[in-house]
Amino acid sequence: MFKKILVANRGEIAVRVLRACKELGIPTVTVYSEADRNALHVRYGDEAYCIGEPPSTESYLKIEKIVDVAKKCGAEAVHPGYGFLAENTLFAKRCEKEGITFIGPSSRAIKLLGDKTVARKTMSNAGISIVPGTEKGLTDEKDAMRIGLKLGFPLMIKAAGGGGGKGMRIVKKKEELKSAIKTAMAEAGSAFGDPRIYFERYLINPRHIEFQILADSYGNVVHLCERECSIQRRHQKMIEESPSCIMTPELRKRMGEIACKVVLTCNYTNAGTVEFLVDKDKNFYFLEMNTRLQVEHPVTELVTGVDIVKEQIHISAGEKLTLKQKDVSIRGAAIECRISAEDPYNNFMPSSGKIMQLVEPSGPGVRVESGIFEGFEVPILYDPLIAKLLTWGRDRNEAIARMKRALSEYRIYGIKTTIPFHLHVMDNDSFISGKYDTGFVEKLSFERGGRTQDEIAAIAAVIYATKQQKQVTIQKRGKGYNLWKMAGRVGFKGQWHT
Ligand code: MV4
Repeated sequence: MFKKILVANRGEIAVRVLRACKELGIPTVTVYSEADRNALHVRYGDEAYCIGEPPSTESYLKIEKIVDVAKKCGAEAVHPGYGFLAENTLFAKRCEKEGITFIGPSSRAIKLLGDKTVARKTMSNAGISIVPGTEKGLTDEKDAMRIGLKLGFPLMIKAAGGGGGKGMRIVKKKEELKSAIKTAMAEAGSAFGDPRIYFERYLINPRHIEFQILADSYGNVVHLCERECSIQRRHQKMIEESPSCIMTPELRKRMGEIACKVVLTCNYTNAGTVEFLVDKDKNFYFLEMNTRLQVEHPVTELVTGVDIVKEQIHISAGEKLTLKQKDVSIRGAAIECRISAEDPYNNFMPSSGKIMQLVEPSGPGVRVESGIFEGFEVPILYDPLIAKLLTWGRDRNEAIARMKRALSEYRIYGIKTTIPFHLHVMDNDSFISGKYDTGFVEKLSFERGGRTQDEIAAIAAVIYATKQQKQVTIQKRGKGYNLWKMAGRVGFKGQWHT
């Protein structure tokens, strides 16, 4: 097993990986930018190294810096988390070259599955149903026009080097096609350094269902069942759950087998996620494969009991999967709400600032994966995800009831967060009924309710000032006083508790 692991990430996912290492008794190294000097993950690691200025391009994306720290501190492996360098072929290659284990798939697998046209062709050749459309990457506008008109409308234009919705656009009628092709090629070129686009028939409001996979280096593959990820806003997942409401044991078996076939076809190893679109007749189509640990992995951990991060580390250390498919089953139901520093009342505008007050929910069936603490300065520079709130219940109704309870306990004063949005969804009939699809968020009418954000900010400031004052009062009076006597409820008008 590794003698030391470097976690090349920040925020909640860095804390998550550090916890798995701690439980395995593996010393850890963290890296941080100047903006994260006081961040939670830095406090969790056994060693911490500053790798640069706040911008990601000057820190968390600096391949050479991170490899240099890994070599200097003797880290035998690097866990990339998600985002940043997690699906960066060059980084994986660089680690391989230095003899540092990249905790994830091989650079070859990342490259193959990172090109969405190659992934589609590979699956199609293996007899796996893909979303109907073109397989070849297109760079010639005239060629693309001819092919698009032949395919018919509505169609989806996607970028070969994209993924996760990046560079994606819907074309509803032929009059829109020419300009859409031109813009898509230009955007793909600038965003991914690869102007190639491809077409897919647009599936109207499908469901987005993904299967979690674990594969070792000896050809053993298991799936850990599905996650429903249809609640997305601008291709950013917001709420995920398992099991999916449309799943039947038979469909789960068929989709799980196909997911495993995808993995075997690409000689994929480690944790990965096979994404499908499922139409209203329950036909399912391979969409893409994510070659990283995903944000929503704890949903699967809650219903299967598998620690996916520990499995990643064991697989990367060359161990065989101990898990067999017959051992995998879903117990109960789990839901994840992504808590982001965004203002849901103001078009989800990013919100930064100091966490004035933080009260995290707990109790039966509640799991908080957090990267923040009271007093932490949430930077504007990075992904707005600051925490994930998950609940598990014996069934979906209990998981929803617990999520409502936990969300109502959650206090994050000082910044705006998506908590009100999630509370709204947990009360929404189509969500509660499970009858929703990828069109859910755009159909949702979500207005301001209750206190305004400014009112809440004012309350937070008063709470913070009061707490500060209390600290000062106690310190002043602390001399010569028994602090236990002072530990009564501050502001209590009667006698101090003695
Ligand atoms: C699609 C689709 C319908 N038809 N492709 C791909 C990346 C993921 N974030 C969204 N993706 C989709 N690809 C075809 N051919 C529907 C989605 C989709 C989606 C689209 C628009 C708005 C929200 C969505 C949520 C999940 C999936």
